[in-house]
Amino acid sequence: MNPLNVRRVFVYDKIINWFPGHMAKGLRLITEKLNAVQVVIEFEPIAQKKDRLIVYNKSDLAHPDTEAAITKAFKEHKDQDVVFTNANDDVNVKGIIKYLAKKAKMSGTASEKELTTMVMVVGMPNVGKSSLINSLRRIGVKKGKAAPTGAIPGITRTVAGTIKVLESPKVYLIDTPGVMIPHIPDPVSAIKVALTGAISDHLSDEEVIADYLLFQLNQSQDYSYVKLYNVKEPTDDIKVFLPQVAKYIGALKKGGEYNLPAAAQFLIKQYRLGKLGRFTLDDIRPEALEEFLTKEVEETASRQQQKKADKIEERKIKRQIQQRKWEEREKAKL
Ligand SMILES: Nc1nc2c(ncn2[C@@H]2O[C@H](COP(=O)(O)OP(=O)(O)OP(=O)(O)O)[C@@H](O)[C@H]2O)c(=O)[nH]1
Ligand SMILES: [Mg+2]
Repeated sequence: MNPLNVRRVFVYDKIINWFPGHMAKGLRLITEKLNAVQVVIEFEPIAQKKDRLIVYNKSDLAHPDTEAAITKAFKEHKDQDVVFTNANDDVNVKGIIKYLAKKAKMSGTASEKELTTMVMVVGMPNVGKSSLINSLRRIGVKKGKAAPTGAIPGITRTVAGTIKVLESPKVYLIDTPGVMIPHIPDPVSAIKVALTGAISDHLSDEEVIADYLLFQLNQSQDYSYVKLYNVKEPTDDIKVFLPQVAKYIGALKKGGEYNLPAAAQFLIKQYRLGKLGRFTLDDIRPEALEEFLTKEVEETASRQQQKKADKIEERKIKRQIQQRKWEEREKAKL
């Protein structure tokens, strides 16, 4: 394929809103229960003041350079524990157990047997939170699956009970429903998130997600799809690509027409299973990571400042109400 024919940017402008009831309630319960936990295992930054361990799960699907790049950026930018896991194969799970045991021992003066540490697991839908909990339980207390898991987002519906993952010191995990910001302002970012499987596919149209996947494959000059699906030649045109994939998998409609949505679904699924290779959709060049982490620190600071200002304002209003009430009482006395 002539590199000049490859798209430089992916054009898409539909805004996706996905904030179902269980997610809003989940976010509320997470905030409420945050006070009762000592550690938060995060798949994205939520809790700024707790001890937190950031987990990059599904590392088996990420580009092999990702781990080194992100670890380095976190080390240089801020003192934050980060771990890369594959929950399905218990990769690096022992490391998390050790981390939790250490945190548990540090959290009190009681004997190891009496200590109880609560850990909340939070993050976007479908990132593998429940799978990681099961994996920690498998390794930590040699017990079977306790949290339901599944390949579509929205499997965990509520903040349920606690799950023991370590006996001594006692460590319990709290599973939570995957949550997202109510609306992703940049439509292309939303498609990226959809490709990972964090948003229900039908909300953003499978053929658009497949098109974004083709765009990403061509951007990384990975043309393995040509051989995999018996495609004539590399292409950047989804209208040319999808029919060839439909032909390859035998996806036909009643009249013999190619079933393009079925071909798109197949492709997306193959990608999520890692059959097309290992990809990291975010920019992991040092300068991009630096910019991302700086923004996160600034946003946290401004959120904290805003909270402070809100509290001051709240106290001011309360004082005004009390003053008015006092004045009314004094007036009534006269
Ligand atoms: N390849 C790969 N797949 C994983 C990994 N961890 C989980 N999965 C798969 O990802 C899917 C989602 O896993 P869950 O554990 O249900 O994800 P979750 O974050 O609890 O999702 P919600 O409850 O919907 O928020 C399942 O099909 C898992 O088998 C991993 O490390 N690697
Ligand atoms: Mg879950």
